[in-house]
Amino acid sequence: MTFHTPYSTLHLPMTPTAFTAWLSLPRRPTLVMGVLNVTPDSFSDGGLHLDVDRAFDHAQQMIAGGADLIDIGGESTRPGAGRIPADEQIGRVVPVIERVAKLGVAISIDTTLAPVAEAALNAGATIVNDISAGREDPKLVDLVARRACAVILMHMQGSPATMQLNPIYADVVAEVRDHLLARAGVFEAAGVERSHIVLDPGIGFGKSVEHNLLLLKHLDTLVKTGYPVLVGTSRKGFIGKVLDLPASGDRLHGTAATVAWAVANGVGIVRVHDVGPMKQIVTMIRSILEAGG
Ligand code: HH2
Repeated sequence: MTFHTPYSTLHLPMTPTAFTAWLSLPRRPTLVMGVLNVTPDSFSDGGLHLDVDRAFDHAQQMIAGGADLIDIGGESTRPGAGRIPADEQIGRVVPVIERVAKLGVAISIDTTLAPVAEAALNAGATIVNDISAGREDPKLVDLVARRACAVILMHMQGSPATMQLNPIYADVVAEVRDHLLARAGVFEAAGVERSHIVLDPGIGFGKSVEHNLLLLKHLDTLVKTGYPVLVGTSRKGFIGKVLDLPASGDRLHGTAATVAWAVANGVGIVRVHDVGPMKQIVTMIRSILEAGG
């Protein structure tokens, strides 16, 4: 019988090659993606890692805490956020990616813009995380095909500037699934391998509290598509609303509940800020799921 023992052994992050192999597994053990926002204004960690040394230190801490992957972004997408031009995003993320890539960890670039994604891939990222699923900058679709890299396609109703004003769905679970399958179809038609695509319901992106809870309740609908699924609930507003916790830093336990739920429901990747505690939860639930062989 195998037990995961991350606390008695040095944690090794996932290399880009290991991540590609993971994508093709029939049963994919859940991975922990650590969030590294190189921004002044992200909703929970804005301004903390703008300096390259501090960003690098934080990446190292997340890897020591059990991060398998690191997601690096240079633009906040919190509700109401303005857009950051490509050259400014590149200036923020490229020096950080160059240093973090030397640690051997697979890195995703959190951007909707093809020039930013391309600069990040050249700097050592190997995954593109696009919250607009290729709608904001259609050139990103061709870039992903040309570079044969993995891509995370997220559902969002509207844009960060307006998405929380009045989100409306007739059937949020079916609409999110159908939208993501359509976007995956666009990428596949452009030549992206099916096995390189990860789907994400976009928790908090153009959704009410009830919409977010329904998407989590019915995660199996997305998992059943066969694509790996990523879920990003970490410290988000709906947890604050349910638990009456206005400060994002107080939402650790609420986040933990959603991460445990996501792992138990077959999600492939959880995107989190509090890597150490969430790794413990992922490891416990994985151990339960894998007990008995
Ligand atoms: N959430 C955020 C940003 N990027 N990408 C994916 N694929 N899924 C998500 O749920 C997701 C994401 C928002 O969180 P954060 O990066 O912490 O905040 P901000 O956008 O303010 O930088």
